[in-house]
Amino acid sequence: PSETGRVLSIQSHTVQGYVGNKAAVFPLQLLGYDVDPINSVQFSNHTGYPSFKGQVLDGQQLWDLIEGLAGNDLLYYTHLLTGYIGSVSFLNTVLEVVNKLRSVNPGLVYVCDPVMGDEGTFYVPPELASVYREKVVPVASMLTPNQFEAEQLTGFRIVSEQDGREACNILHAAGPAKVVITSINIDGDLILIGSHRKGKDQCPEQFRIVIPKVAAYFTGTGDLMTALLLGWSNKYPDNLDEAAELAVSSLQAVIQRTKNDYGHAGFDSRTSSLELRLIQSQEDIRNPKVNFKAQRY
Ligand code: ATP
Ligand code: PLP
Ligand code: PXL
Repeated sequence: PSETGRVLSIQSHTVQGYVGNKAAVFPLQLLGYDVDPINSVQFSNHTGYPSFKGQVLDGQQLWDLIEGLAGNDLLYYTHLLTGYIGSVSFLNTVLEVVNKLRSVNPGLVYVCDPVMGDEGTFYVPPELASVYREKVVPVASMLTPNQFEAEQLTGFRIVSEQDGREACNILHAAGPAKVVITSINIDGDLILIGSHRKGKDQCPEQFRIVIPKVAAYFTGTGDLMTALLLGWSNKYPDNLDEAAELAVSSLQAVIQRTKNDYGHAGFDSRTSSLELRLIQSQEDIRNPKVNFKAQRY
């Protein structure tokens, strides 16, 4: 494994619970990365609860922070990580951040989770889709859409693994060398599809990982997944399949612990959301046991 890096992570902060930066920063630190979080919002808790309160950072405020760092020559990053973004203006400023960081480090890796929605519905303004498609995908190094997001970005309906692989090909052609569709729902299982195009004229290397669905609903798993994929794919830059095995295995260990802990507390998952047992899972993050194997196509 090669050395780690410095990550600028622009994501949500919640006071209580683990989504956005709260789900990404600690795992990346455990994997040895320096992580500088910019909190795109500060909310009391994630928006799946009955209510929430807090503040939203706007594009100008994001840019102020970048200028502050620039003023002290503090803009050298190896990685930029972004997740949930709530407005077109904030996303446009993120694009300016990408340019600025690449002017300092042309080798900057931009890992983008194009969070838009799930199961056929948007939880961001739908206008974001065209901005992601036309402006963000072309500058991303690694993209981690779910099934719905991959459909939005490609305009291609995904109902089979073959469709998922084809969607990855379309996304490679638009920019990113690495694409992981974090889950496609097929017959009650979740199938992850990974795709690494190692050269412009090469066919991508593609693989699948089968993930049995756990009967519970979690929030923040997508954010944790993307952070783990960044962490491991940087350590294994030529083996996306191995990186994905490690990321999936960690994530599933966190999910199992979360489900078990809440089960013992007699918790009703229909009325409250399960917060990830992230802190309790640190050994599974630092040193995952690979229980989920990738299969090459
Ligand atoms: P985003 O919108 O952030 O792109 P996503 O839809 O990919 O996120 P999730 O649906 O939370 O995010 O899934 C991320 C990963 O979490 C999946 O790859 C899957 O492995 C895992 N996961 C989530 N929920 C479950 C579950 N109930 N059982 C098993 N695995 C799950
Ligand atoms: N629901 C809402 C309202 C969200 O804003 C988000 C995230 O970005 C999610 C669900 C998805 O959370 P995750 O896929 O990380 O579990
Ligand atoms: O990706 C999860 C997420 C991120 N940020 C905020 C959220 C959620 C999920 O609910 O509410 C603010």
